[in-house]
Amino acid sequence: MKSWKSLSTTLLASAAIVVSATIVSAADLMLRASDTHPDGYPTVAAVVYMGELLEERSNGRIGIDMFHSAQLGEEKDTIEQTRLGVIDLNRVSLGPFNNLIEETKIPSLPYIFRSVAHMHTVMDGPIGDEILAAFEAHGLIGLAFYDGGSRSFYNSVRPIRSIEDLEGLKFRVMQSDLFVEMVNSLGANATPMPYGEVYSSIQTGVIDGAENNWPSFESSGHYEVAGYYTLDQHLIVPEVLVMSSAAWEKLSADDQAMVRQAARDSVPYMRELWEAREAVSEARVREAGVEIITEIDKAPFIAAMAPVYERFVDTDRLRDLVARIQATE
Ligand code: GTR
Repeated sequence: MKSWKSLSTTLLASAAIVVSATIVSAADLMLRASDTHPDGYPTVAAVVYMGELLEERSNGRIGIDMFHSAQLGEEKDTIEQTRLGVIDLNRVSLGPFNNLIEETKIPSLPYIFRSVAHMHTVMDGPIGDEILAAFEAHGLIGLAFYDGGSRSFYNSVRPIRSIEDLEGLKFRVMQSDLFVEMVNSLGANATPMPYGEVYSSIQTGVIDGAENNWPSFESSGHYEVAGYYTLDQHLIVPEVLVMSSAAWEKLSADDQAMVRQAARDSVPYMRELWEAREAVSEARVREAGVEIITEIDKAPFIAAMAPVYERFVDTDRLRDLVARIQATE
């Protein structure tokens, strides 16, 4: 019969095996990834999936550590940290890049895309590649575009049935001058602020509302404090997955290609999750009793955007991008 001493030695040894097994199963290189959304949100799940692809394809050498729920900070700050190499991978909207990378303004223009399908055709093609390439001059590698559905206004004051109903209301926008001008041109007042401050700002009346897609409106809980949602669909802003150039340069050419491919391969998965999540979020918001205004004449909204295009589409290169997007079937 084994003595207690040898039994406990055996137990300790097996515990050590378990511990070392855990360490071995984590990849040698874990890329730190940031996302503002909660665990399980389509963008978060897609980057986690990309990490699984990488671990498999690199035989466990490269993986992804996902920091969701803005654990590493709000988008504008995480963009800076990614440029500095503190964060390796970042999934962000194109909006917070607008003031930094001029090409990102173009897919962020209100009503530039006729539909989500139009956005996919453009961003999956040469125009999308050009916009991804524009990140390189700013310490970032553009890896892939994700979906952000279409964004519409919600507020706590009244149902918006026409452009006149927006008059005087205060809306939060992402931190981008373009979106400030967009809201002001519609006769409302824009307040740029980080995503994480929106809930309490609506609740306390600092702002009247904000604008976003179904999954964000729902997962952020904003629908609990903003009971009117008008589907004017003024923006179809793609989201982007970027890597820090500092982290990129540490990879071999083969590993760079592997990372790029894994990012690309996560896109169809993301789109599938997105579609499903949009339906779930819409159902939850409707069930909560939010008044949804679907019948809205978009023509006056589109007409009001002329000054935004005039001010922000301000170089030949940008005018060319707009023309090519509009000409894309
Ligand atoms: C969401 C988007 C986030 C963030 C957020 C916001 O739709 O996925 O990346 O941009 O909107 O409004 O700040």
